[in-house]
Amino acid sequence: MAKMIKSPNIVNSFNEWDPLEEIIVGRVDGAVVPYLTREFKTFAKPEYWEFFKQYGGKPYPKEMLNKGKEALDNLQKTLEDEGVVVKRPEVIDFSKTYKTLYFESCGFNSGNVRDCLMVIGNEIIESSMAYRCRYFEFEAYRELIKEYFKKGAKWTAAPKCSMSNELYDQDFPVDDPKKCEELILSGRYITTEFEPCFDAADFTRFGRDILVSRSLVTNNFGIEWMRRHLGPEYNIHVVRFLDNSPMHMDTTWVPIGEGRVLTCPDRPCLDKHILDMFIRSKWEIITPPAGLCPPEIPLHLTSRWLSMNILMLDENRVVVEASEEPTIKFFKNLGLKPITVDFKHFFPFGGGLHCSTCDIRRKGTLKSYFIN
Ligand code: DAV
Repeated sequence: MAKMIKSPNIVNSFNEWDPLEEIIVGRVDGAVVPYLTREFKTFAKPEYWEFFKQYGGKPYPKEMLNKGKEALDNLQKTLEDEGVVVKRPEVIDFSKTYKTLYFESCGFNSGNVRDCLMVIGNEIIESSMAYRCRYFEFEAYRELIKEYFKKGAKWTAAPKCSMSNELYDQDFPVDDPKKCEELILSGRYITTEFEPCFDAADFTRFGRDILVSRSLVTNNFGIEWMRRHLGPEYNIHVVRFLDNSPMHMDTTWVPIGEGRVLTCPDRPCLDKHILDMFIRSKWEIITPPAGLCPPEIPLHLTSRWLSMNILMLDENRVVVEASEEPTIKFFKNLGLKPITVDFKHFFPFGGGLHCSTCDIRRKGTLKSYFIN
């Protein structure tokens, strides 16, 4: 093995707001439109199902792809201009069909790093993703992770899902979006408890306290895996929001520094004990303005609340999409410095500024921010 220069702090991040030093920014090179499988139907917006039927298994239309790439390159440049080291994943050809013991699929993209990887302290954890089109997404990050490991980071891959039929509720009414929403609100999801599954973006890090939600892709089994894996140093709080399509916490409950969290007005927190924990610990719970998202951008997979899917460079600088003027003004009024980036053309690939990144190193240590 190559000579290892170990620095345990090459990977170091405990929350969403300590000063950012190094980050991974995703890629859409090689991106493929997923097939509209049963589980993907509960994620893709019904008004765009036709798009997935037309392009499923094929590369994204060239113009969309080029604009998506440009958006990610814009983000890289903006972050580098702010003094952050940016790493990018390998290019993967997601159009290749793969076959496991249980299913056959093609891939998706490696744009949404935040779903696939989680950094807790000096450990990189690969998620146990729940969609068949995302089975091999981790491959895009392996070269980077090997390098971080050689430099001293811890590296864990959560138990990989079989993604056999048992992981998906075969009676879930995927063709009836209204019924799906009702079931979800009653606590039933397309993913079962057959095996642990989770996307890293369903977890939000507040130092020793980590919030997590049951979502379309994170089940209770996956949450329990994480709780035992991290052990007694961390408190994992399961939190519920009023959300008929829960998919990641980073457009719902978003910390912007010690003592301040954004709450999405369309998806209020339903757990009084969690709200009490924030209030008792003197956190301000702030409602941001609605996202605009220019109408020409097709939001295949997400809501307009990507406006609050922001990236904190520290407690003062916040990276925001350049067209989201109300949000930019809102941050200025809070005394923050918005760093704007033309990023909207990445939105169709499933995420915003937070989704498309994974912080590798922030200057800071493990702390408690709550009176539990
Ligand atoms: O608001 O539709 C998008 C978050 C994806 N990481 C939403 C959730």
